[in-house]
Parts: sequence; structure tokens; C-alpha cells
Amino acid sequence: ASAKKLAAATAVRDHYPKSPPKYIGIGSGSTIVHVVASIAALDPSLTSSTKFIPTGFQSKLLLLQHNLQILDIDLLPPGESISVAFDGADEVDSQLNCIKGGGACLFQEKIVAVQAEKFVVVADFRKISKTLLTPTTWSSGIPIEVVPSSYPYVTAKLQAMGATQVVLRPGGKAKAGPCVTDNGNFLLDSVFPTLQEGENVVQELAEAIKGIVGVVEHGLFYGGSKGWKGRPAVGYFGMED
Ligand code: DER
Repeated sequence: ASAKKLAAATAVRDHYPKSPPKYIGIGSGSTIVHVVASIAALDPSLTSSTKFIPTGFQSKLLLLQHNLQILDIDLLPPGESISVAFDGADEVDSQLNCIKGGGACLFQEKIVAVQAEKFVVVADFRKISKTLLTPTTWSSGIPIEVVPSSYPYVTAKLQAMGATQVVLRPGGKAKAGPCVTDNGNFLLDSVFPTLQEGENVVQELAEAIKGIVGVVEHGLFYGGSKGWKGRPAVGYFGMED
């Protein structure tokens, strides 16, 4: 956890605005717990007038625990943007492309990230790959949120596109039957062969997936001017825990 803690503290030091921001996005997962703790430890003048936008119930409860003000993303006033959205990732490549969605909140995370001026992914050394879908880093594939009635059709389409494994994410101990997202959808965790290096490789796969009828959103977050308003920055470290 110390690698996560260090990545979180450094990301907040380097990327939390120096003057009080109106809106800050807060993602989901275990690393973000340390990000929120670091933000809560800042001088109150930097956080007391800020509205923090959660990306799911875990994120919301985390903010409430730290007595930080919350605003649901659908209440962001028209024309306003989020100064910085902080979030975790399941895998990050050398171009700052990410696989996200291990926590099943990828849709909420992405609808916040795309309305942020800067998207800061906080990940420790264990998440870093040369190219995405490196099994030794992240072996569960790309989480894809789909409308429940479409999952057999989307599964077949993904397999035809080259997915080597497509798993309807189970509810596990939490629930009999499939995992159901906060939006009432299913998740297909889809493993593809490790991506090659090259311009737009991630974007092309992302667009092909998004083109399948029934797909709501996917967990490929790609960097650079094409993907996000600002280039995502990653606070991560190559040191052992
Ligand atoms: O689901 C996500 O994308 C979350 O950000 C999460 O998977 C990040 O992983 P972490 O728990 O290791 O921070």
C-alpha cells in the first residue's frame, strides 16, 4: 500500500490545483482511497469551497467519510468543467492509455473524465505495461458495459473481432447471477491478444468495440489529444512496496 500511498500523495501534490477549484472528479478503487485522504489533508482553503464529483457509491461514501462536499455529475452546471479528475487504473501503458473498470464503475468514471480539463490516473508500478493487455499486468481483459439483453450478441461480435475470452462478470459473493452496474447493465470482461505498439492501436480497438450494438461503454481510456481534453498524467512509481 505504500506504493499506492506515495503515488497518491505525489499525484495530489503535483496535480491538485494551487488555487481553490470549483469541481474535482474522484474515481473508484483502492488507490483513490489514498488520493482522497491526501486531498482531505490539504489546507481547507483549497477544498472547502470545492464540489467533489464521485464516480459510484464507493467514491461517494469515501468523500462523505472525509466531509468533502459532493455533487452528482448530472448537476454539473452547463458550460462548467471539472478542473481535475483523479482516478485509478487496472493497467497503464507507456502512452498513458489505460484499461479501467476492474471496479465496475467505468461508465461513471468515463463520463466524469471526459468533462475534466485534466485526467490524472494514479497507479503504482504494478499497473504499468509496455502495451495494454499484457497478461502479467492485467489478465481480465477490457471491461465492457453492455445492455443486459444484448450480451449474447455482443459476446459473439467480440469473439469475431478476436477476443480470446469473453466473461459475463459474475456477481460473486455480492449477488447471485451477473454483476449489475450502477446503471443496471452487465459487464463483459474481454481478453484480446496483447496490443502491439503503434499510433492509434488503442483508439482503433476502442472504436470497433463501441460500434457494436448493445455496448454502452468500454474500459479503454486512451491518452493524447484524441482521447481527452488534457493529456492524462500518471503518478506512479517503479519502486517495490
Ligand atoms: O475500476 C477502475 O478503473 C478503478 O479505478 C480500479 O480498478 C483501480 O484499481 P485500484 O483499486 O488498484 O486503484
